[in-house]
Amino acid sequence: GHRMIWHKYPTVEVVQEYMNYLTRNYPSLCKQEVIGKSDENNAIKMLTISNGNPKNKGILLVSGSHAREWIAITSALVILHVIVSQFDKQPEYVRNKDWHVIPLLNPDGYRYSYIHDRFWRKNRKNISNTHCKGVDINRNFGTDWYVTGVSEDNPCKELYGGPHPFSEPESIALRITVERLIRRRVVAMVDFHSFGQLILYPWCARSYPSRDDRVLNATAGQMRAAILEYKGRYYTAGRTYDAIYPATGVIIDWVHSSGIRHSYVIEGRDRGDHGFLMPPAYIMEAGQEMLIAVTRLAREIDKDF
Ligand code: 0X9
Ligand code: ZN
Repeated sequence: GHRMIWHKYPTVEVVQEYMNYLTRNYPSLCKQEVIGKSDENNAIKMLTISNGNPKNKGILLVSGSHAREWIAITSALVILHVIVSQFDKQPEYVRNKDWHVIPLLNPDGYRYSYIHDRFWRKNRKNISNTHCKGVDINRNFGTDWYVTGVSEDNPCKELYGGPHPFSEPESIALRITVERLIRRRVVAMVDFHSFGQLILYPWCARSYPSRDDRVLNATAGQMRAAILEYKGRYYTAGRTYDAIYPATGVIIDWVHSSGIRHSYVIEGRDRGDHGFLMPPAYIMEAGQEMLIAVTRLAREIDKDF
């Protein structure tokens, strides 16, 4: 069996073991692949849930680009757990999707946050000519990389975007995977973060709306409504540039411009009471809330294609 991971935040090893466990125990539903290796040579894994129908559309879920946002990582694991273990109870619009889930995009950073510095955000890359380490994976993508001057070009800063776009193995792993998944009918992606209770969509670096603004706004609003109906918790939906702050080289902007028009960041619980230090007692309910959101997304994307 697998260790209980719902009462304590899992280590990198437990995340990997849990993905192995699901793959072993639900072989007709789950496939696992290593999509790349981190800078420190940890496997970056993706688990795909599918009933095998070649007509299925796909949804890509990513979490853990930011090391300290632990509740985002466990939310992806809870989603995997529920969809896999209760697959037959899911509505048709969940069962007819291929779910591609990358729970831990930045294993090096997460391990460092777990062991040494709880508030570490970036990966752990060595940068030449400085003792400072790490690149912000969510500033390292190729769309509007470092254009507005809001990323930082100083490796000692938290928002350091790297020496050039896609300089990091974690970013390259996701880029290659997204390019491959587009050919496998993936039409939506959600990048989980914490915290703030926000549902955000592109652009992050441009002040004007995306061409898909109307459908993105409507769908983000649907996810917001689904969470509110579920247990009365308020999320705010909006275009990223207005809703929080501009950011460059962001994963969802690159994914959106690459052709996956439904691209969202969800900043999960809470609004700052616990912040990054969400107690593990909330792992399950915070994850359920994210499942509600992506379930609604699965319903909505059947409408507009
Ligand atoms: O800044 C980020 O990378 C994300 N927020 S976090 O607090 N989790 O670091 C948000 C990314 C979405 N885009 C913008 N911030 N504009
Ligand atoms: Zn984040």
